[in-house]
Amino acid sequence: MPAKAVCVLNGDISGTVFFDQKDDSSPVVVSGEVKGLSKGKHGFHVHEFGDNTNGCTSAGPHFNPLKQEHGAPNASVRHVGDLGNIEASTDGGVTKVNIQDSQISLAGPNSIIGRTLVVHADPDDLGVGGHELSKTTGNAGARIACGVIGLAKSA
Ligand SMILES: [Cu+2]
Ligand SMILES: [Zn+2]
Repeated sequence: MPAKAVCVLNGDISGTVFFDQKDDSSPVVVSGEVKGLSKGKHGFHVHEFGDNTNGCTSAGPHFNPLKQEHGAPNASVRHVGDLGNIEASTDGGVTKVNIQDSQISLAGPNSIIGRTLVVHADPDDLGVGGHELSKTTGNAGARIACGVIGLAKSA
């Protein structure tokens, strides 16, 4: 069954991100646009909870059902929610999101439906920055925008 989800990002910046999956075992295609980022890389993760009662803070830690350390999207050791970085080429413009990921899913134990997508102020060091936070958050700094990932009307 194909599945489709969507997240509207709100905060210091804005954006809309779509998630498409052909079937349960296919990679999820993450696409969309984020507006207003400062130039450079920004951590981009799925956090555990779809709770924004106290802003993006209530989303909790990175979605990590397998109890791993933080890592790069292409690393074998990573949180399921670790989607790496999105990179703005200029200050304040439109950044296209174009990611394919095989760990997140729209169904089953790795489902990201009802969780929160977060964009950070700083680059995610992908677990290798040597900072005390590298292995938990990638030291990506403040949560500048977030939104709950919900089911979208399919096609
Ligand atoms: Cu994050
Ligand atoms: Zn992580």
